[in-house]
Amino acid sequence: RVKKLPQNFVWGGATAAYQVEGATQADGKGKTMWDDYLKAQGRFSPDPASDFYHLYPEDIELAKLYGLNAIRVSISWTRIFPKGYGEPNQAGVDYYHRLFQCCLANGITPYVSLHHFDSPRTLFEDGDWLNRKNIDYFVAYADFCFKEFKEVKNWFTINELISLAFSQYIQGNFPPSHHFDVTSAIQAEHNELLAHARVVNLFKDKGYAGRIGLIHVLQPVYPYPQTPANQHAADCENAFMNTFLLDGTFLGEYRPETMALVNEVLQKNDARLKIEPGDMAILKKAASRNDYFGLNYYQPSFVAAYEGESTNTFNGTGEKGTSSFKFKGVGQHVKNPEIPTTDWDWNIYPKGLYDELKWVSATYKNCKTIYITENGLGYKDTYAGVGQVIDDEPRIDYIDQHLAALLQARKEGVDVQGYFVWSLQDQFSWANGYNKRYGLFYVNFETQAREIKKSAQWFKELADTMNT
Ligand code: BGP
Repeated sequence: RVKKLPQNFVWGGATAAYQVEGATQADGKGKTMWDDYLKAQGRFSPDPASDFYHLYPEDIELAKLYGLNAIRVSISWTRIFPKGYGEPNQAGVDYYHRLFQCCLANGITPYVSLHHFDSPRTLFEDGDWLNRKNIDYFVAYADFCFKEFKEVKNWFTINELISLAFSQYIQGNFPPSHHFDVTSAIQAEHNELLAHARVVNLFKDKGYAGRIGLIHVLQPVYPYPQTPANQHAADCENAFMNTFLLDGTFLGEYRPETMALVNEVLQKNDARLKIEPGDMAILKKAASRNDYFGLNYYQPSFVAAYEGESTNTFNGTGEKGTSSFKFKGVGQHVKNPEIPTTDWDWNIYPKGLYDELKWVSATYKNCKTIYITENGLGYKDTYAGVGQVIDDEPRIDYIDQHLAALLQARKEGVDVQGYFVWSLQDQFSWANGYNKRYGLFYVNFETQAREIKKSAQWFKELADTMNT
């Protein structure tokens, strides 16, 4: 087990507005792309989620009590602009002021994302990130937030550009549920990068106080078994999922070797990417202006070459072994028998985090300070009764091993300044619902009571090793 945290380490818990707040119709909030989609699906409701909209003081107090010094939250675009643009909604603005002030009063630094998967419904219906007007609206919303929320000094533009694009247009488990619509996926990736870059440029040009960056989830891709054909499949997937976005973010260009692989994927899927004149100059200007990088890490994929038709099944229930993924001309995901998996078929491989940290810092000189902005274990926690501590030893093991990987990379010179566990408290998972729990704090979704998990106690013990 890890014995000690570095001095002044950022030691936090992560949340996302739509996954914790509930109150989806309160105080003038506009709909997101999720409200009607989840209703029609009928599996679970985003209300009241963890009722963070009302219970944030309790969660922040718990965070403080258990040694956290930071929290990741996101602002829900439609609480501020119910339609995504137009007149701001004062009640929504007031809520975030109360939340940020509560964090600061408790010594918890808020790290705030502007977009965490919850696109306004009006804009979603108009094409979401595929419509370039969306970018203008996002820039205006960001500018409003920078001007308004002076309490916030640490900003992220967009959370996990790839997960949004991939889940919406490839995997089909986020609205609008397209499968292997490769043109839309790559275009959304590019347009989101553009939105990010424009916001960074605005933040710096206007001289706003504080720091800004974005969050990518990195999913290393390993060939399995190791053969030249499988290696090529891994390279293609890596280019499509990781390198394209990192190039765009930190180089402001898509390198020829990256585009060779991406173009191969596009060609095999009859897909196109449209880059408009001026786009690359915007990316270029922003590439050296990110103050930090938020890296989310959960798992690697193991791939073998695959030339058949694309198909996938998504394990959204926690029934082990029910997922499959085969992407024409890219590769198919295979099980590596040496690697343990969660009930949702996610590979548990801490070394992947070490590999990504080393690779990113060696490849992208503009990527300076890194925070691990999400990492954690989805697990079916067993409730032990009111006031009883929940035994989640596997989660402690998971976090401990990933933390050790982080500290190893740090020892070898990678500038990692903090770790946010996903998640602070249990919350709802977009495509899985409420049985996939990640929290340090258990939420009884019947009563909204919070219970302590062993992982929270362990988090506190480690917090106490800081600065000693
Ligand atoms: C990340 C998202 C989070 C969160 C987490 C766990 O991709 O940023 O919002 O949900 O993954 O994923 P899941 O809920 O699918 O298990």
